[in-house]
Amino acid sequence: MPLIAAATGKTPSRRPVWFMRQAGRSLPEYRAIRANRGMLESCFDPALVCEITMQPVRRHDTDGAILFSDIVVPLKAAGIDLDIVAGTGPVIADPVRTAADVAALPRLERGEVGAITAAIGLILDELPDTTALIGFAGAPFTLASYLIEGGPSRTYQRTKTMMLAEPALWHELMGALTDITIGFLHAQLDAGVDAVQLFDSWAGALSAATYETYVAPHSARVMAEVAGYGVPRIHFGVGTGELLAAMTEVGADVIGVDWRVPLDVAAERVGYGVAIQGNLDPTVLMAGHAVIERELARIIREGERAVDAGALGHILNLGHGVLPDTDPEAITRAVELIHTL
Ligand code: 1CP
Repeated sequence: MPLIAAATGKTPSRRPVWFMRQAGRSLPEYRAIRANRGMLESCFDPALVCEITMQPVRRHDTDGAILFSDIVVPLKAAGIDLDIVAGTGPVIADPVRTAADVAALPRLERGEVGAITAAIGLILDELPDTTALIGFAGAPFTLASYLIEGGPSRTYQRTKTMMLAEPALWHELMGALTDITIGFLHAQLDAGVDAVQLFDSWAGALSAATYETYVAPHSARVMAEVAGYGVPRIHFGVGTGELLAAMTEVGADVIGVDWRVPLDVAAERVGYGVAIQGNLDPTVLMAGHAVIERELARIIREGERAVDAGALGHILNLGHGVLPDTDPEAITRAVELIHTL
């Protein structure tokens, strides 16, 4: 598998690429299959999860398949009342803000994610041997931000206030979410995923010092608990240029980089010794073939420079998710280009 080779310091047979949010609204076949089904309902339907996970692999020939799911799926499975609202994202019925709320958080039992592990079995039967299946979970901080805010946020006001004003409560909440994240990843790893990505999408809202104190110990526990499987652990967040070293130190084998930091600079910031993933700006895919070709050539050059200087490998990806308005043809051509350049 080229993706696993690049993640582990071996020479891949071709330059590996996948795209965050490659399964989703940019694909007409996704919109068609989701037309009459809610997002969460879809995430608990094994045949549908398999089909949606396979769609971008069939269409674009990516080297990675990302399990079709969502970071709030294990919270829902554990019994937290929430929904994923079209055009908004996760919405929590009763936000978690007090000591009583934190104490009442449920644990995740293995059987509650049986639909997801069943889906993984179906996907592994269909996926080409050379394509890596990537499982994932939300990191405790990013999950906490949804639970505390009640939904998406720009400022993370309540989240950061709890962290700073009530650190004991904060750590208790983070501990409970860490347990859920570990349980969700263990289930996926036991079902056979080839790599896992921990999405701390919104950690970039924090300073490095705040991240170290309030977040890193919990994410480190997640990474340590899944290390024994020997599969690559990818760690990613948006706007995390100042956190790359800390996010690597918690125990990542691959560090995800958004478009703000060149890959060779990112590799230097983390002190080499791990693989790097990224970092095309998703909007480049909308800017026409000449721009896509120029930007991919630059990223490949910077990736090669990073590897020459001591990074273990480079997995091509976007700096964040595919935007829904992206022309799928542009994605297919980008993959062709990445495989031939
Ligand atoms: O109806 C729909 O199609 C809803 C859109 C959608 C989709 C397709 C959501 C709602 N989630 C997903 C799938 C999803 N979510 C995947 C698998 C698909 C793939 O990558 O190909 C993954 C990996 C996620 C993970 C996820 N969910 C993250 C981490 C990745 C990231 O984007 O940083 C986050 C932050 C979420 C929360 C979420 N779920 C959905 C939305 C719109 C959001 C973001 C809301 C916000 O801005 O806070």
